[in-house]
Amino acid sequence: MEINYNRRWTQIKENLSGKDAFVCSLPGNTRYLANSESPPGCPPGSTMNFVIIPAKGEPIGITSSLEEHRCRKEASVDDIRLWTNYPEIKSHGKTAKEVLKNTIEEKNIDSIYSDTKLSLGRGIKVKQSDFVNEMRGIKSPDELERINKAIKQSDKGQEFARSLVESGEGLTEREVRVEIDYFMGRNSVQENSFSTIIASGPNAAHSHHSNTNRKLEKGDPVICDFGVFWDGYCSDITRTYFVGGEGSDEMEKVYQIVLEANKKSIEALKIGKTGHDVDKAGRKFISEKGYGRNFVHGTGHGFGLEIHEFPSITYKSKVIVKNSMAVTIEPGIYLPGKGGVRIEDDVLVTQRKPNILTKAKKELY
Ligand SMILES: [Mn+2]
Repeated sequence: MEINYNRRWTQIKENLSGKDAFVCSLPGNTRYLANSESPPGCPPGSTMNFVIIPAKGEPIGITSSLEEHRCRKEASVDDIRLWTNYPEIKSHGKTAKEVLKNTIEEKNIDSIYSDTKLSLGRGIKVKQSDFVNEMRGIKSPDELERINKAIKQSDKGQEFARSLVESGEGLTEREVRVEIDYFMGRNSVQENSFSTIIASGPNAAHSHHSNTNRKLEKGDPVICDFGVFWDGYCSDITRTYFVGGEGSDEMEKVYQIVLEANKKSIEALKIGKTGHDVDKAGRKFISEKGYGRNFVHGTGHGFGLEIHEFPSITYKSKVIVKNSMAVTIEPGIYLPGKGGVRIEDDVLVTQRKPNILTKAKKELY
């Protein structure tokens, strides 16, 4: 399914409330509006410095001479303007900002929305707006098709990770990481959506561990957290396995608590609830079991073109859950010196019950 950029531009134009244009410069947003099909090698970056969606007329992209040919081939906008320092190259200015200013003047634009703080000098009114970030929170069928493909690949990666870890006594975290990455690479994923996290034994007590040469020992909990890009869109999944297939009684108990919290937050992910409600559903359960202080992060986040995007599902989150939001639900319990467990799913909000997109097995046995 082709991505319908026109729909995106129209939605922005219809929400300009009298402004002359929307100017985006955040990489996720410029990809969303101008070239999300393109990224091989660059996510979550963007080849565009600015994308302008004017109230009237066609959208305009601003890029450097370095990216010109790729942009002309891949971008969804036709009007591409260049900046460069090289006098031999025909351009609209020496810097991206200069080209932006020139274009705004040419188009008689004097009031804009911008996704970042931007000062364009006197005479141009700039109001910062999260409209595009928030719009990206609601996934359309063309995006879900890509997200589902990414998830399928990381699900296969988890299946592989499970058998590797369970029989992986003596392997280092780094060896486990490269084996998983290689496996997914062989399945032609575009690239990882972040560096694969393998956290074993006491290292699993660190919620964002970076892989070491520690060797897996029998009974270790091993947190495996990774994701991939497919056609520009991400997946993000965490499972925790036990080396040898069994953990200590305490860790297995913790596992069941985290699994139950994961299910409770997923259940709470319903239209009209707040991010806080969703976080609280799992957190309350973990607290009741006595591990409240060991759940040290938020419950989840949106994902799509970027691995972390709107909305955030945390204790403080006031975001209202809407239909077709895609978010992670990833409670965890971390016991310093001992280990930890995190179980993360990618979940889609629907009119009925939440749709768990990640299918990798999460029951212990
Ligand atoms: Mn995540």
